[in-house]
Amino acid sequence: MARRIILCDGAELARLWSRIGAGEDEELTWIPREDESRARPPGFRALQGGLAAEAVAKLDPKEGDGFALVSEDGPFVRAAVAAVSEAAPGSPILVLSDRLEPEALPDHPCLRRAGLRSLIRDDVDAEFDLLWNLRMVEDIRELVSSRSKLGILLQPDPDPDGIASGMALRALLGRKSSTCPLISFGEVKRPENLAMVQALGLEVRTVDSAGLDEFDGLALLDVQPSVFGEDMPARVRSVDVVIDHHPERPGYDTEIRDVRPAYGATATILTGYVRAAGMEVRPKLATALIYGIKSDTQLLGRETSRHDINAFAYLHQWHSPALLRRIERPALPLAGLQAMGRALAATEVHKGIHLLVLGRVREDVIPQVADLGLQAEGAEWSVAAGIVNSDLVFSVRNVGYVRAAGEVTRAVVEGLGVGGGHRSMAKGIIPLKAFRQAYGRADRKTIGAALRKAFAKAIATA
Ligand SMILES: [Mn+2]
Repeated sequence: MARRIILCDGAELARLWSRIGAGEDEELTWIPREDESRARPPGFRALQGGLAAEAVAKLDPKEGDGFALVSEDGPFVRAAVAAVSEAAPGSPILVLSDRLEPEALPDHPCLRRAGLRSLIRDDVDAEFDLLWNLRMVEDIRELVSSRSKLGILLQPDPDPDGIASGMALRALLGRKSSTCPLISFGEVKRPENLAMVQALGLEVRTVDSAGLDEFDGLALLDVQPSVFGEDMPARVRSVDVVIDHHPERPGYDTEIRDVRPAYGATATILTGYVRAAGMEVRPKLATALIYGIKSDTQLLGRETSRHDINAFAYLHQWHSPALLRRIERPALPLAGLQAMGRALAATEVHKGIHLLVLGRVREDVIPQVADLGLQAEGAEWSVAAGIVNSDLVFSVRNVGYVRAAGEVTRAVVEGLGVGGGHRSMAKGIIPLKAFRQAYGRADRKTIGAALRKAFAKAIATA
């Protein structure tokens, strides 16, 4: 078995090492410093003859063994590297030092430096983060334990981040949907969000402000009461719990507040809770939280913090790839695929814009075609449009380094309909009636020409 040969500079560092606990494959040696007692640290043997190649050779290093040099002293490390290089040429060396600058290290083809204390320090910091999370969980549990019906209020048209966070809070409280339902002032509308709710077997109840009366407790997730503005129901002005990652917005009271604007998703905060509470993470919950983080950070791209990446990595071991695929790639109706085929038959990229007009389709086909359209050679923008009920609906995607999709889409729909979105994704809706008034007719050709012109103009206008 390959060994790790540890060379500690003095008793203090050697004792620290033995307290942390030595691995079975570790050969522990130390070199006493002049100014300290020669009492042998537990498990260590002195390197006989001091820091010389002959002394290292007595350890009988074999090919495959690695060395760790533990020291804060430049001359010690340089002498040790020289001795190891001579006695065991080619052996990799790990220098554990918190104070030595990288420049103080000798040249060596296979050497890494890390801080011994800072390695422990990082773990201590991470543990304290978890401890604060556990404090939050315990405070929330205590506060709501006496509430017979706790509503978990999400934003109108709840998104995956909010829905996943709601699931996690309910699981943390050990409650069922009857005493702790997910509620919202608006229904889940976006097709991809509906796909998530269906795949997870969840229900998000739509309530109006009078409907809030049945709840003796309210927790707001991924939203703060002030978002409702003028329409804020009085009941929401003072709530029990607010957990959110949007910037802090004053104008409400809450018993417990956990707002972390540096985080990319509320699901990341809840993942910290779940982890701190030592709760078993079922595949459904892990998948929901992963999807919440992915969708709010656009696949760990936009506005992602190290917390989001840590949470993602933590959840990954328990999530269900099959379930995640079902949510992310919901089944396309055959009629939708046929409509896509007809649109693709006449495909062209003009001024970087790839536009596909599908005709009448199920709404969830449109964003998926827009995703695909961005892969066309030369496309910086992808627009997929279709007719859903009495509206022209279109999804917009871009490569990310161009103007914000949300801004461009708002400019396109101005005066005709509604639209908006993020940097690289957006959606617009124009009632067919308004479209006909503006362009005379609403056949595929007219829609294609009108959107192409409107997008070209909006993208060109800085
Ligand atoms: Mn969010």
